[in-house]
Amino acid sequence: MAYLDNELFVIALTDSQSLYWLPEGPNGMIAVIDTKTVELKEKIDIKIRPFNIFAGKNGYLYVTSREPQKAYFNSYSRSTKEFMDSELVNNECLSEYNPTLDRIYAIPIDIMPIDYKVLNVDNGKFVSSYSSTYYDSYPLAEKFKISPDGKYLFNSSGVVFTCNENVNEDMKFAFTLDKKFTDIAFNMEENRFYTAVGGNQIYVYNYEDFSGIDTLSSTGEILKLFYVDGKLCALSRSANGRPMFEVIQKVKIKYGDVNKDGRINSTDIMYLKGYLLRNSAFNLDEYGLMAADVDGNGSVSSLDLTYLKRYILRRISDFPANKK
Ligand SMILES: [Ca+2]
Ligand SMILES: [Ca+2]
Repeated sequence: MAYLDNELFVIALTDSQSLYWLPEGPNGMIAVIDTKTVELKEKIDIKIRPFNIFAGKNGYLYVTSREPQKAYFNSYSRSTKEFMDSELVNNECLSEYNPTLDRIYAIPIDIMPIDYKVLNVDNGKFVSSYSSTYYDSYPLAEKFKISPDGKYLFNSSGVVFTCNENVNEDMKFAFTLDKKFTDIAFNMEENRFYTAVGGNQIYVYNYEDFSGIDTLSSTGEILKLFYVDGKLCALSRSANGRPMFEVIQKVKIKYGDVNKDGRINSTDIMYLKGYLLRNSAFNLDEYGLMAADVDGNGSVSSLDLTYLKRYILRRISDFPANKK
């Protein structure tokens, strides 16, 4: 799927029975959907089995196919619906379009990925291509994303490369993140990016120097991560397997408010005591457990109860967890 100027481009197969590529097609199409009315506006027939689509500069669409041991890259004009050009790569590939450099980066997925294929485009024409240098020293995974400013390519193995107009400066090693990721989202306004690192964990990084800033968590297991309208969102899967759409927010813990009613009082002592005595009526949820750890040592114990009692008796004015 690709988006440009209120149009959504969706690729589809038109001859689903055929398992193999037929040179005489057409066996695929681009459905142009008006995002305002959510109606099908037009169809563009394409003679490849579509796998990926990108909306490039000046209204040109680039579609890739995935066949055994090869990938076709075709281009079409959005306005005239005409076929423009085609390029063949002798590997099945996953690709991404770099909007700043008007270039497609592709990684082979039918062999151990060791390099990127780079295809320069210009108004729908494939003008030049080259392979990046051998990345023997860096682990590469199939999935990758290009930052919205087109400056970096983030491989899901955690290795980050530069993207540069100049071939000799292109695909240079830039950084290795502390953990591999399953998806990545960018917040360019605040110079941050977020990686889903497995399960419900999200790492927050500074985009300027790639330093780690924070960790966040979602409720479900993350399938996809997005940053839209100033919010970090995730498409995730709940414990019972249902898909969910979540807005990820940093939960501000009010230490001592074990029952989450906004106040810190004797009721919280009752809840914490009940929990420590394993009374099933006082089962604490995830938030309750975090709020009960008032000394901030990572676990809930009788020591936390002592702190909570002293706080309520005004012997202490703050919890150690708030000072961390
Ligand atoms: Ca409370
Ligand atoms: Ca504790």
